[in-house]
Amino acid sequence: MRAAAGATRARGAGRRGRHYCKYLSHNHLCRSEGAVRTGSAQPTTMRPSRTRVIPHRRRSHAPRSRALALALTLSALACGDSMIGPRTRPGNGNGNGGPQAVRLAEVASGLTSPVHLAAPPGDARLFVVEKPGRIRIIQNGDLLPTPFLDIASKVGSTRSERGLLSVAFHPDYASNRRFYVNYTDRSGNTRIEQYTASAADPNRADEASAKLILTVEQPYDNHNGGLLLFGPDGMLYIGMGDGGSGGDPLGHGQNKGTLLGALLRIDVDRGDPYAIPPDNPYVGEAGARGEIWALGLRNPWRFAFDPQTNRLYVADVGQNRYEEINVVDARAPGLNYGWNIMEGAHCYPGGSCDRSGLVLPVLEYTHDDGCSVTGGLVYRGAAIPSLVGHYLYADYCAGWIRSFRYDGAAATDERELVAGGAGNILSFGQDAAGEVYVLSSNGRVYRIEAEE
Ligand SMILES: [Ca+2]
Repeated sequence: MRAAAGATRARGAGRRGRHYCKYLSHNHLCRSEGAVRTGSAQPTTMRPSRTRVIPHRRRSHAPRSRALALALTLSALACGDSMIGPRTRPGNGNGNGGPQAVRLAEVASGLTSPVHLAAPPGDARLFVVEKPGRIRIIQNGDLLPTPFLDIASKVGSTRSERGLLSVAFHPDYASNRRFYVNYTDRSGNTRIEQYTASAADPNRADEASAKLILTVEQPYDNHNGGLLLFGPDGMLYIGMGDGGSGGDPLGHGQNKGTLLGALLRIDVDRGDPYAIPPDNPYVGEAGARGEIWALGLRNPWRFAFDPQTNRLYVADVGQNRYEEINVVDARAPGLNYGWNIMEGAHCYPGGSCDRSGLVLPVLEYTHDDGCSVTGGLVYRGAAIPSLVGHYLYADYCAGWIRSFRYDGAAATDERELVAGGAGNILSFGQDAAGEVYVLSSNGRVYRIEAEE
C-alpha cells in the first residue's frame, strides 16, 4: 500500500473541461511541477461562482462526453510510480480539534476504467466494476487475476458513458449469493440483470445464471444513469438518466410515462422478475410507470442512502453550468428533482419558470469549478472520526474531493479533502465496514485514510 502525496492543481483549471482533462492526464499526473494550490487555514467554504459564459459548453452535452471518453481512453496512460498523487489540502489538518486531515492510499492499480466498488454485507472483499464488463475482487489487499464476473461479450462499452456501470449485492447475499448489475448492452440499451455466485467458489460468479430483470431503451448514447443500490427498505433503486443528447430534447425528465430521467424502485424478492412496491407514488396512475420513485433527473450517475439518518443523497450531473447535490428524506415518494425545468437552482435554459413542488439542491457549483459531479456517499467508517456524517463528492474533471454535513436544512462544515492529483474521479465506493474508496480513471483504487 502506497500513500500518495503532493497536489498540483491550478484553481479554476477545471473550467475548460476537455482541455483540462487532457492537461491533467498528460502534464499534471506525470509531473511534479505546476501550479501548487495553496489553501487557507480553514476548510473551504464554497459558493456558486460568478456568472461566466462557457461558449463551448452551451450547445450540447458533447464536451462532457468527450472529456469522459478522453479520460477513459487515457486511463491506460497512467504514469506508474512516478505519479504524483493527491494530498490533503494545506490547512485541512488536525489542529486543536479541527477536522482531521486525510490522504488517499492506493490499494490497487492496473484496473480498466474502474467505475464502481461495493461489498456484500459483512464481507471483507472489495468488488470493483470495470466498465468494459468485468467485476474484479480485491482480497486481503491483492487484486485477484481472475474476474468474479466477466460479461464483456454482452456489454457495449465503446462509448464513453456506456458499459458495465455498477453492481449491487442482495442484502441476504451471504445466504442467497444473488447480485445485480446495471449495464448497457451492445445496442446501447440499459439492462438490469441478476446473477448468482458460484456455490463452489465464492470468488466466481456463475455467468450462466444471468436473469434479465429490466431493460430500458436508450435513445442516445449518453446519460444512462448507471447505479443500482439496495435501499434501507430492501428495495432495489436504479438511477436512470434522461436518455441523453443535450437539454433533454424528448422531455423524459418530466414524463412519468417513461423510465428515463427517474429514480426507479422495484422489489426483486417478489414477482417475476420483480414486483412494483404498492407504496410507489405512481402506482395505478394512468399513463405513469409504477416503477418510478422520483423523477426530474438528468443523469444521476451516483446516489447514496444514509440509513442512519434515513436520507437520500442524489448528485445530478448538470447540463451547461450547474452541478447539483440534493438531500431528501429517503422515505418521501414522488419527489421531482426539477430537470429539465431547472438546472440546479436555476431555471433552464434561463428566464423564469414555475419552481413549485420541485426539489432544489442543497449544494451546487458552477463549471468554473469543474465539469461533472461525481456523487459519493456519507462517511460512516471508523478510521476518520471527524469525517463521520459527512457526504463526500468529487468533480470528474477538476479532480478535487470535497465534503459537507447536512444539518437538516443546509449543507454545513464544507471541506476540501483532496485538491486533486488522483486523475478523473469516476466514482466512490464503500466496504462492508463503511470505509470509503475513490476510483480513478488512472486505473487505481484509493482508500481514504486519516493522515498520520
Ligand atoms: Ca435538479
